[in-house]
Amino acid sequence: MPRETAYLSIGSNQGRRAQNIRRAILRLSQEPGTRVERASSFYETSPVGFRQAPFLNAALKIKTAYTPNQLLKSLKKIESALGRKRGLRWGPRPADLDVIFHGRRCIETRTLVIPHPRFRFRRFVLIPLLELSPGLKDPATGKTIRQILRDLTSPDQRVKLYHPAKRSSRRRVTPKNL
Ligand code: PH2
Ligand code: MG
Ligand code: MG
Repeated sequence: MPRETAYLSIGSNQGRRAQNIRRAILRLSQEPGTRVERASSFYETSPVGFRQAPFLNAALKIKTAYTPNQLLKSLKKIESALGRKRGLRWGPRPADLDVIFHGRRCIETRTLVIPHPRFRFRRFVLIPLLELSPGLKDPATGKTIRQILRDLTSPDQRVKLYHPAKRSSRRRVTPKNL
């Protein structure tokens, strides 16, 4: 089975966000044609585009025997299984899975553009990717993730490491942390 390395971006801003992302990763790892190699930390990010709830974002490195279109199809299936309704473009969603890279392919069809057409402007994609592979090269421009981030001028896009709250049953309320 020929295997390509692919990089994905995951986002969630509806429901239990961290759980949605973990479930998406689990489902992806159960796909016959994909193996999840590494997942980045989760990041809390401000919405890019229009005003909506803040996102959790992460990046994945996978190996896949799927073609870009087969991979896209399996990602859509996982998004639906996690409760995503198709509707408003860029609207709130329990899970969004995007292909950023598929090997070193550059593809532009009506339904699929790889590398992802907007990733170079999105800190919520670049910072999780930086964590996985700072020296990874964008096949379209030859620039590394580190270089793309350095050249990006959008300090308003907030991306902060996410620390899940401790389970409330375990949190002890003391006068100091009230
Ligand atoms: N996804 C979008 C639109 N805006 N903003 C953040 N912070 N994270 C996302 O994943 C995101 C977004 C469309 O897919
Ligand atoms: Mg997206
Ligand atoms: Mg998408």
